[in-house]
Amino acid sequence: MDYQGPFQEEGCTLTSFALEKNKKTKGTGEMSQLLTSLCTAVKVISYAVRKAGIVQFYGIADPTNVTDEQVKKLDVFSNEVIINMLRSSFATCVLVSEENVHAIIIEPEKRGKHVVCFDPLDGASNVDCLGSIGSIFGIYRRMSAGEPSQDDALQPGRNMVASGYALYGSATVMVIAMDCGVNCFMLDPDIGEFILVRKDIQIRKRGNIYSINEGYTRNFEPAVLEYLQEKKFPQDNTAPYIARYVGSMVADVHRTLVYGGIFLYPANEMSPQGKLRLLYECNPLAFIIERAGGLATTGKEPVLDIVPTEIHQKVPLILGSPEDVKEFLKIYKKHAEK
Ligand code: FDP
Repeated sequence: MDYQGPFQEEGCTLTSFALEKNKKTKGTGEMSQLLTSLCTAVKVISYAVRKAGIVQFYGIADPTNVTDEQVKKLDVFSNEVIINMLRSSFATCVLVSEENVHAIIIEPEKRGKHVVCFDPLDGASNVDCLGSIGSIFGIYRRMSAGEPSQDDALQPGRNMVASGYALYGSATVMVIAMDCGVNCFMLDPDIGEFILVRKDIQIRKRGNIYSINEGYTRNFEPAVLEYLQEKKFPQDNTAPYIARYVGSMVADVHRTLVYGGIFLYPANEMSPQGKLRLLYECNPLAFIIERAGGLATTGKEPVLDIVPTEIHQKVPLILGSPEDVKEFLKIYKKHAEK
């Protein structure tokens, strides 16, 4: 394999990319430390995911997590790895994890200025069948002075300084959004480095894929039903959209970013706020999609504008190519005005 290409460019690994950004923005280096620590955590989790079947790491761990979903052994492990790596990055002060009821406040001697909200292993239902799964994170600067607390994490998503996800699929990638845009790094297993493979990703203006769990059809709102009907039987006689749903948010959103289209986890009669968590699922992915030129909404407002009231709050989520989301919003608004 020829490495001439990528290694002749500056910022071609995730680590060198983070250092370059720090230099350009005249930063303190904390963000580079933080990203490097997350990158190490992702490598460890990626290794564990690939070994899990062999070392019998599949299955359910003892407790149930704060969301009452079954907690898999890999979830517990991933959570511990990310917490330990972030704690020892000296770049964080408050951590919010899907797996912990309360925020974790970092001890004073290890504190930095960042708040990180993360889902250590998203898509748990796909673990035992070798489906794609992921880790998601959103990074904020702490806004308050004094002793850090859980409230430091209750910031609108628009305040994020960076967000990203790792996808453990046929390859492991990390997609990271910052002010400079959205970049994708692929883990080269031979050298253990994340290599920059796609720069400044822009989502397509319109796609031809819709992604939703249609098993809930009978509980969907009329606006969602009308939108889906339009995708299957377009009134202008264009080709119908194709359906794809992995059931692992990182995988579904990554496909939407790469191919275009729309991903929906809307409210339904059974769960009026949907299922997905604002702080560590919706916001980080909405930030990436918006930075790539797409849109992310609850139907009523942009996801990134929501001021959170509690750390595990849920919101409906519709995101993707701008023209697809706008089309959904038009139908949604029409029904809201009825
Ligand atoms: P999972 O329950 O497998 O962890 O929020 C978690 C999540 O997966 C998302 O990754 C995924 O998009 C969604 O739930 C799938 O939920 P449904 O099974 O209700 O479609």
